[in-house]
Parts: sequence; C-alpha cells; structure tokens
Amino acid sequence: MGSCSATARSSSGSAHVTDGASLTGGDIGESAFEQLWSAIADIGRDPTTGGYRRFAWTEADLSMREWFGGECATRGLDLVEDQTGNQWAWWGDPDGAASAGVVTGSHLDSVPDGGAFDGPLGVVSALAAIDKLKADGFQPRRPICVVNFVDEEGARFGVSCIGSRMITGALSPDRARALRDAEGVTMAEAMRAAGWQPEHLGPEPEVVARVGTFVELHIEQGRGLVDLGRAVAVGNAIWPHGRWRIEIPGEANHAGTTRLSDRRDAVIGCARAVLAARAAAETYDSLATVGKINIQPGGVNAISSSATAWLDARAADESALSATVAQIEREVATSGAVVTEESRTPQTAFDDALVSWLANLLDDAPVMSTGAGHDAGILANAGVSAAMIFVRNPTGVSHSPAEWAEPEDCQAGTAALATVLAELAGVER
Ligand code: HGY
Ligand code: MN
Ligand code: MN
Repeated sequence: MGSCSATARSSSGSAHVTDGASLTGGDIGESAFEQLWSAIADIGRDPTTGGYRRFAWTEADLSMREWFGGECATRGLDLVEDQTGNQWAWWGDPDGAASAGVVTGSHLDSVPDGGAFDGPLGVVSALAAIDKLKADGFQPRRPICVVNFVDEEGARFGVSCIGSRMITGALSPDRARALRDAEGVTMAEAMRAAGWQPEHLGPEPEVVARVGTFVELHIEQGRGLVDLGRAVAVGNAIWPHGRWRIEIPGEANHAGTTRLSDRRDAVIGCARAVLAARAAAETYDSLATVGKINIQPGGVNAISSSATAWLDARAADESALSATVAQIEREVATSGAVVTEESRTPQTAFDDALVSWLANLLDDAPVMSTGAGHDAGILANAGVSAAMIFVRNPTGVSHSPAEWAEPEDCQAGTAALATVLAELAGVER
C-alpha cells in the first residue's frame, strides 16, 4: 500500500494535513461541519454538568439515530440497519461492487456525562468528508459507507462495543439479551421497547464481509498529539483491556449500635478493592480503575449488606493485564469478594500495511497506540483490515465534558478522512 502514496497525495485534490494551520481555507466547508455539529449539540446533554448521557436504546440515543438517518437521506446514502441496530449508510451498492466497501464512522452513544467528541466526531467528520467528495464530483469505484455502531461504550448494559462484537460473533446473543441495566431492564427489553427484535441478534458475517477497509476517525483520548504539535495521527494498536465485576459481601446492621469488632461492612471491602486496583496498576505499570460502585442498601445510618464494584483494567500486554487482575483478585478475596470477568478484549494490532500507507498519505502523520477500546479494534480482531485516525484533543481529557477539539483540527481531521476515502475508493484494491 505504501507505493500508492505518491499519487495518492495529488489525485484526491484534498487538503494535505500536517496540522490545523495547513488546512486549505474553506476546503471542507466549515459551515457544513458546524451545522452538523450544532444539530446534535443539545441531544442528551445534561445542562447542569454539560456532559452527554446518550445510552443505548434510550430516547437520546434514538434521537441521535434519527438525526443520523436524516443526514444520510439528505446525502442520498442508502441506510441499512443490521439486526443488532448498527446503522450503515452506503454510497454505492455494497453487494454489487467488485471490491468490498470502504467504511468509516464511529458511534453516537456516550459514557455518563461524556464529552461531545468521543464517537460523534467520527460520524460528523465522515458525513462532512462525503460532502466534500460529492462537491468535488468524486465518483467512488468502491462503495463508501458511514457506520454508526450501536452501544460502543457499554454504559447501559456493561459490555462495550455491543454492535461490533455481536455482528462479528464475539458476543453471544443469549448473553447480550440477558444483560441488565441499573434499573433491571434487559437489553432484549430495551431493544424491543425501541421497536427492535432482539430474537434476531447474532453474528452477521454478510454484514462484516461488506467491510473491505475500516478507518475510524476518533478524538484522541490523551495528550500525544498536543505534545507532538500535530493535528492528526494514525492509530496502530489498542492495549488489551477488560471489565470485571467485584461482588463484596457484608452484613446489614445499625450504624449506631454495632461494635466495630462485630461488623462485616461491605464498604470496607469495597475500599480495599479500590486501593488494590491502584496498587496492582503501579506494580505492573498498567491501568486499573474502579469507576462505578453500587452499595446496598445505601442508608447513611446502616452498615452495608453488599457492594458491587466494577473494575476496568488495561495494560500494554496480555501478561501485565492478567497479572494486574490476578493481584486484585487475591487482595479482594481477603474480604470474601468474588470477581467475574464481564468482557475482555485482546491486544489489537491494526493492519500494518494500512497504517503505514495512511501515515504516509497524511504527510507522515505520527503513529500511536491507545489504551482506549474502539469498534475498529473489534473488527480488526475479526480479520477486517482496519486502522484509526486520531484528532488532537488540547485538554487531553476524555470521557468528560472537558474533552475538546479545536474547529481547525476538526477540519484537519475531515480533510484527512476525505483524502483517505478518495484514495481507498478511487482505485480498486
Ligand atoms: O472505554 C473505552 O475504551 C472506550 O472509550 N470505549
Ligand atoms: Mn469512549
Ligand atoms: Mn469512542
């Protein structure tokens, strides 16, 4: 693929990107991007925190899906929804072409109080890139698609990347249907309430086979690009990571009458689990976080009868990840806690040839790995040629309303994506 780069740079006519300042002025249609962006700015936004709560199959998520469908219709893209709810908007017939499609996009759901960019930046940039290609009179020789993957964050049902895991066979449909949210609603019930048929969930190899190449654009979730002074990078790998549920037993009793020596306080075990996660991460140079805790019965004047803590752990390699979790398991066992794996995603290497080709095409863009999970990683692990484009985040903060990208960097990302789509879809590969 690297050999394509010399002609690639000139044939698409797109702006060449090294940083925001080098973007050809007005090339992408700033107002088109801004219009797309502002149309979703208030959907699922909590006015108090400024964060987004766009959880799968909720009203906010359904509004985002409807918005996406409308934008695809406006562009004459054919919207196809698979049985899991992923939305695929095709420019060209995915089943009538000699080569499988060039797919981009990301997700529109969020974590609790998430930022505006994690997910939507990839979708909006994809639509804006298509606008640019259409305005340029570009005729794809391979079908191009913008995808919105359902439930990437797993904020509601606990398992991330439900949409891509399901279609690739990485998540069992029975398990997915039975996942419950905090109110006890199963995923099957939530889907059905939104008008879907969860009984049809399952692997969809014919859907995956339409994806010849997948390039997901995403806000960077750290400060790599800030430190490098670049607007855009290419992602080449994802750390192995997973989620574990820690159930800590206790015994309910009166806070004002129970002697300290007589207590079995689940919150003490929970505190031990939190500190064990931190200690294990320090030992193995990994990352371990307890970001969600459920304490029962939750009375100020009652000793807790049980607690559930969720562990998110990530590491540079599989053995460091396993060692991190094993150390935490040993520590929490002293409180009688039981640890259950809820999901685990192996180390992911994106397509090397695609990564080098992208970096070369995008003016020797830096190449970086990430500890964040993405649908691109799930597809790559299922054998799809995939890679990512990251856009600079000056705050370096993500999964928070502080997440940010400057407008000129959004333009740079869109320009980069337009270039990539034009090159990948402009010649048979
Ligand atoms: O949690 C993650 O890694 C991601 O942002 N979905
Ligand atoms: Mn995220
Ligand atoms: Mn994301």
